[in-house]
Amino acid sequence: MSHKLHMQYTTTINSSSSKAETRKETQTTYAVYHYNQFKIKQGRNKVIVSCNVTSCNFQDFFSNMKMLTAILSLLIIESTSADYVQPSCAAKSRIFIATEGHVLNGHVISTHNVNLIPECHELCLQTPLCLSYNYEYKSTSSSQVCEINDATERMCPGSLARKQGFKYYEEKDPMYTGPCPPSADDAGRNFQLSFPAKSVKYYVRFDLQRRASPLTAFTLCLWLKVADQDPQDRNTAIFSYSIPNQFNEILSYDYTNVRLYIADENRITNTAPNNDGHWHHICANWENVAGSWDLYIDGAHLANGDNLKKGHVIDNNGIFILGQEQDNYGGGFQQYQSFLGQMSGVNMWNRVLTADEILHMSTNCSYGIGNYLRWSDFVTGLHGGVSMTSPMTCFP
Ligand SMILES: [Ca+2]
Repeated sequence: MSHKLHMQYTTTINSSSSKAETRKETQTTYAVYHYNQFKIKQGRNKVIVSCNVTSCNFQDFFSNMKMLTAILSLLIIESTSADYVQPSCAAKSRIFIATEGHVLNGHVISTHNVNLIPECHELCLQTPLCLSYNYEYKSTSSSQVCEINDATERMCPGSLARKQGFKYYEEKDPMYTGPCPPSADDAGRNFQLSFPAKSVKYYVRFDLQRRASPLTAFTLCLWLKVADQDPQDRNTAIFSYSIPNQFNEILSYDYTNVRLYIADENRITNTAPNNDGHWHHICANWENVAGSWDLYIDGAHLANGDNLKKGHVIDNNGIFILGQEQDNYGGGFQQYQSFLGQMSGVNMWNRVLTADEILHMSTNCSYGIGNYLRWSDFVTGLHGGVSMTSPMTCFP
């Protein structure tokens, strides 16, 4: 690939969506779309998504736009690795390969009508759980069906099915290759977990493995039924998320006085669910602009503050542990910090949910599926004899 070819690449930046130029490149013709912050090159069965020149953050480093264009073109054409960074733009491009006449079955998490295929790509990039998509390309109507999947064929062999007029798009070199999630219906999440004794044996683990982008905000919600009546056992983990260099990246601790940790900095909320042997709903949220945080118990907004790890971004290569507190990456448990009781409906979103949304979820434990971490993600991670029962019985 010559330098000359890179420079041939036209860089007309249009508004939000456009059908733009086509060009010949190693026997493949690509339509190039500048779509919001993304540049989408659409070939017959290959899509390359990268960031639009105008929306990249590193413009300041380059005074010469032509130089920037050449470098970006190089990345677009030659990069095969793909950082899973979205919805903001990543410097590296991501390549999706289509299988014609097929769809992935059983893992559709949302369905949309779109007019152009770039809209489907962008919807995937903006959906934290999207790992692949089914696109209808031969509809007789003007709009096409775009189905967002939470799995890939690689993760769920045998789930690819023939379907005329559709194409199945999967990332060429996916960052995430975790276990096949339960099919996207209620049955996969209608359960609760029991931690039968205070012991480092009992825990539940899910490895995020960069499945979705780093977090600048989140809401974490879960249902809890504490069986521990020993007042000495207050230093108990509720929820623990560690990354390789920070074992307290997110930690919710002590169900007699909930403490919230972000990257090892903590706030004592001076509130807690009643330890009365009943189910309680807890939500914590945080965002990095003001470092603001909130704590809700049973739908009530009981504590909040700001200046907690302002500007911090939560890494996406971490390990979620339920039932234990991590003193190293994925381990370092201590018996006195282990959880005794039941848990259900652990979900996480990549934004701050509203008080109304949280209130609604607190009225029924089957409401709400996280768009970043879902209760069903934990199904494959039970350790030591944590037991699962169905259906959920959590009531406020
Ligand atoms: Ca510890």
